[in-house]
Amino acid sequence: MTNNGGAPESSIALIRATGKRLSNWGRWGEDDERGTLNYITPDAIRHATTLVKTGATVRLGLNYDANGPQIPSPSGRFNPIHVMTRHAGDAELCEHPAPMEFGYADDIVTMPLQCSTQWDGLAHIYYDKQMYNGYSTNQVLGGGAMKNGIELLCDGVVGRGVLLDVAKFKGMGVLPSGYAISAAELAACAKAQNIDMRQGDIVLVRTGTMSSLLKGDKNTYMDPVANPGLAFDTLDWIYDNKVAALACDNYAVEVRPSGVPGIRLPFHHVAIRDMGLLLGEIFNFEDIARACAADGRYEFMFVGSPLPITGAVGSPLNPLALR
Ligand code: UVW
Repeated sequence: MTNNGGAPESSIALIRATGKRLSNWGRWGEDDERGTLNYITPDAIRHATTLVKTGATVRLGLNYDANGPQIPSPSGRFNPIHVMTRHAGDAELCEHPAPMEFGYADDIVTMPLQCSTQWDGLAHIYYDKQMYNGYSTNQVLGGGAMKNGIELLCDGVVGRGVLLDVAKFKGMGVLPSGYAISAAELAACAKAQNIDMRQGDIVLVRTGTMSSLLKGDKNTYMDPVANPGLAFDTLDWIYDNKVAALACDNYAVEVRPSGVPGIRLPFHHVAIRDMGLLLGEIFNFEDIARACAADGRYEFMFVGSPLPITGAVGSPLNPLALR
């Protein structure tokens, strides 16, 4: 018997029915582990290269350091800890200094892979004992993900990026806490920005809430009960438009509260587990939003592959827009 954890039957039924309706299991074969990245064809990548007009590059992620977004929370996530294992002081202590005072520095970083700008991989979310493409949750154990590992996606997250600057479209600068972006707003925003959606797009949605983090207000940015983001029913729009990957400038892509009583991450359930959609979180769209507004071009080449960490369920990255 499934443990509903206190969630109403209607919420559980909604997740299961939506997941079934929008499922991509089997679409790319019974053994597929790449999900919607399969929508990115060589033609789609060739087209993306034609969008590089000026050669300008714009960063879409944060630095990884102790000033990251994490605050104490039950998630157990913390900001990166960077430690030098070798530095100039060690060279000075060396009994036999090298010619020309040659030296080297080495370092280590310890960080949850989900603590800052990240891709959520296809082994990150499961329910009813299955993850994307029907693989059993027994395939994600202490040794890491034996199916749907993030390393399998490392050559695939390149293509046309489109910024849907919903905050600007709504004339708000920053969407209010708890604002649920609807599918109609995504479509209207794309239209207003002269974007015709194409199969294989990497869609970037700006809520503007990153500005609070950049000002140092982590509590607002990481608020687990009131955060702007995508409404659950935008999943149909994402599915219908054959989106390859989706990233947001908030901390969980989806709106908080979730709009589905009793379920904390309903969008994650269906997007990752049923659709096989890579979700990007804690991206920084402030610079790209200014660049796009300046010349009216909201499409560009996106380059942002995860790190090939074998068996990982997510990954930090340094995403770029090439314009
Ligand atoms: C969870 O909180 C489970 O995941 P994410 O970081 O994807 O929001």
